[in-house]
Amino acid sequence: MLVMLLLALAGCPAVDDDDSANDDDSAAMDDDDVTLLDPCDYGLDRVCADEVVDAPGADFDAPFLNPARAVNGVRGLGDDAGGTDVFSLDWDSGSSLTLRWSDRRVLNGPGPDVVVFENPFRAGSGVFMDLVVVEVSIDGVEWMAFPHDYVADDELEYSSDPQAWVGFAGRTPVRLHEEENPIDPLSLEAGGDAFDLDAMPEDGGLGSALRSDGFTYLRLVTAPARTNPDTGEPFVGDVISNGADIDGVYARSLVEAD
Ligand SMILES: [Ca+2]
Ligand SMILES: [Ca+2]
Ligand SMILES: [Ca+2]
Repeated sequence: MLVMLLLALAGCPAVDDDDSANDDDSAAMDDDDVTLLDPCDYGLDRVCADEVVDAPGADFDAPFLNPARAVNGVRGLGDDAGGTDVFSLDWDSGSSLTLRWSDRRVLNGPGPDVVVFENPFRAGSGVFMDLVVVEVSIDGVEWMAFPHDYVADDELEYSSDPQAWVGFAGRTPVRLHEEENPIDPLSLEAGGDAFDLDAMPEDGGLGSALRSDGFTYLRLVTAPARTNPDTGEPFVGDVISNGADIDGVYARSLVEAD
């Protein structure tokens, strides 16, 4: 069960219901049906997740365990350093974070629909990563992960090569910084890891519904808290990692929730 944990959010203002409302209930995807609602207040043409729905590891007295940092905008430090404006997951009780875009639904628009910003950085010949499984839901009950596959030769050994972690978040360093480098969050230059609802299966069930209608809830799960189906064991992690660090999540096409 989801515990509603509504936060007062500095930096991600609530949507003004009287502004930019989309009165068309049609889920069809053409430009007339998609209205970009208010972005986070950084002059950007995109929208960050602004509501924490569930954060089992939250501790508001500990800087990196305050989930508000995952909904306050993104402050990456570039290719060679991990940002600190983050909410840190661990591998046990606090291994996930559930977010949403208040009063809105994320649609399957053209191209990538959502970008997850963790805080990986280049280290030696690889990247220091805390990998993340990205799951979405329409109702907060039934979930589907974006397809992901660890493809190292030995999947019981950790690889710091981002290419080995297909479909995970937490692979790409973050250059977007709301104040110092306010570029389009869905551009390649921003960094982060993009996901497209077109990757979901046309299965006649939830996958098809996500493709056609989009999603409301997004859950980020630190990878070692999930089982690798290829090994039957938890996904492996870097020996000095203890979980993922979520800076923020942006989406491109949203409508008001039903
Ligand atoms: Ca899409
Ligand atoms: Ca990290
Ligand atoms: Ca942040």
